[in-house]
Amino acid sequence: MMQTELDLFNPASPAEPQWIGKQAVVLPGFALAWVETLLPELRRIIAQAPFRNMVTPGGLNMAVGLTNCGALGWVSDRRGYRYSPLDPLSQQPWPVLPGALSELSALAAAAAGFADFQPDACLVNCYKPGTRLSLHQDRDERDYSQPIVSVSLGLPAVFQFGGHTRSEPTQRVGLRHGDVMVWGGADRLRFHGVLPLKPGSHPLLGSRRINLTLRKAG
Ligand code: MD3
Ligand code: FE
Repeated sequence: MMQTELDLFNPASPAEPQWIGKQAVVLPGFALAWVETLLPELRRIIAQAPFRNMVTPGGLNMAVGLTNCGALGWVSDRRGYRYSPLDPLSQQPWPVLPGALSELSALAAAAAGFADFQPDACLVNCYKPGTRLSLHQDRDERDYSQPIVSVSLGLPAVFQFGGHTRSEPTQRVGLRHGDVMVWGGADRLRFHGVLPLKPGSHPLLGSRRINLTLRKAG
């Protein structure tokens, strides 16, 4: 059997990087070797700062469950979006960013051409079947020259990425357990979203998808 065929049938086998923009790349399976280390850390984070449904400034409940780890965490409420050093639920600092997660993200960023990525914030998103994330831009970080690295865990999802205006056409890319995506430079402010999650069960994460996005926010 050819290598390409093997990759298609074996989800545990990392494949070639897939460039979806000039400075946007999917690294299939890049995080698979780290999952065993990451899952206990994820459990610790969620125990300390549980997923919650934040409210948008417009008063809508976000369907995606959110929490954070790191020195800064992204929060949303009626007053707006911002990065905060404290979890508004506990009024305590966010859980510590796992060393393995910052190492993994620096390696992935380097593979995409971004040297010396040092994240200070990790937004953790939890999707249940039916949950989607509508098209948006990530604009709350201080320095747009810094990339964003995302790690997908659990159920697969279809990621949607568009242009620099909401009305531009979008492309779709499948994201599976262990895939890592890096966005920076010219692609950093593209509109993007996630289509409604299909029902299913993942052997390690159950009926959900968890996505970690590592950022240099401050
Ligand atoms: C492209 N999360 O947390 S990760 C988000 O799968 C977010 O949960 C999605 O969009 C998720 O803000 C997508 C990939 C990603 C993250 C940030 C980006 C793509 C990006 C920022 C700019 C452009
Ligand atoms: Fe985003």
